[in-house]
Amino acid sequence: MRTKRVLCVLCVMLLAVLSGCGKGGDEPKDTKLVLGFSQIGSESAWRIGNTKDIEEQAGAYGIGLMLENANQKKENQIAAIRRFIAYKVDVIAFSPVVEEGWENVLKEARDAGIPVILVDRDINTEEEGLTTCLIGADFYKEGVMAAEYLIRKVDSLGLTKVNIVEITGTQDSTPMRQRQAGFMDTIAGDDRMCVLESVDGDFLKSRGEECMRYFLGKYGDTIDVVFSHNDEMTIGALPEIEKAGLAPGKDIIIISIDGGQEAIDVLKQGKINCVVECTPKLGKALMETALKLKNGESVEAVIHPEEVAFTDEMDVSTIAPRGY
Ligand code: GYE
Repeated sequence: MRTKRVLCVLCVMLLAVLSGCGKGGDEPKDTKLVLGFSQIGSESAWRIGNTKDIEEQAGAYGIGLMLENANQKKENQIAAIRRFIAYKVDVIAFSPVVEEGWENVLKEARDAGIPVILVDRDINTEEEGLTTCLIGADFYKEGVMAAEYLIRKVDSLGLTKVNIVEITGTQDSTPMRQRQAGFMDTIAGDDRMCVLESVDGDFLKSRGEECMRYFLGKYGDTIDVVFSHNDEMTIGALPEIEKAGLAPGKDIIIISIDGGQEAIDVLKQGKINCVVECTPKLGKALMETALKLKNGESVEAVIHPEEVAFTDEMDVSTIAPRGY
């Protein structure tokens, strides 16, 4: 798979180089758009589904894709963007692993006259306007939806006090910051809600498992709710709860985000109570935006896909296959 991807990237690079090497002025020019995309890594089903969707949509739109996987490292993403600039791609896109630290490389892209699209996550820079637009979920709203579900659940169970533990996504990433903010702002006025502790689970299954073990060791069966920022961490946490002799979905309310197939299957088994959808299918909007930028057209500053929550309040047997 990896070899195939590397080969594919090499072909696109070769194409890009060759297209700049036409000798005579009357030779047909290669007008194919070349898009350089720096992906964060392969940490979750969401991320893998997102990469697959971007590859498929690039193919469908006839766009040459130079895809680089940064293995969760910001330094690798910066190096990839520099390579895209050196190859003179038409458009650069990237999913920033964290919000800070992009100023210099984005100024280099601007100086080279290459427009940059943010995919999935946002950045925080002193200077504005270093990127053209953001295509990604409204993470704040996802946090709000998670909290609204919890409030309804607590109402329906008639609970007077609930102890919440939070397993957060990668520190300083947009989904971590915004999902937390949306959730906390929404429960803030409700004095039944008590957040015991938030721990960084880095969006990884193994960390979800470790965080849950830590929480259970410290708070035992006083935990009423687990709010986990993605499905991987949730799926890592569940066996720990069972090992402690507790039933996830019954003794502890489980709230997750992403809505990948594996989590939906667990929701159907009753071990997760609510999964807020976050769609990885951003490829179509990305290709359309890249084409517009190449043609010098204006683009929307922010594109948020529509998302819903899947919960134990609904007939979960009817949820269609998720595709990631
Ligand atoms: O929720 C998580 C992933 O940035 C929306 O990153 C994305 C998050 C997603 O690895 O599973």
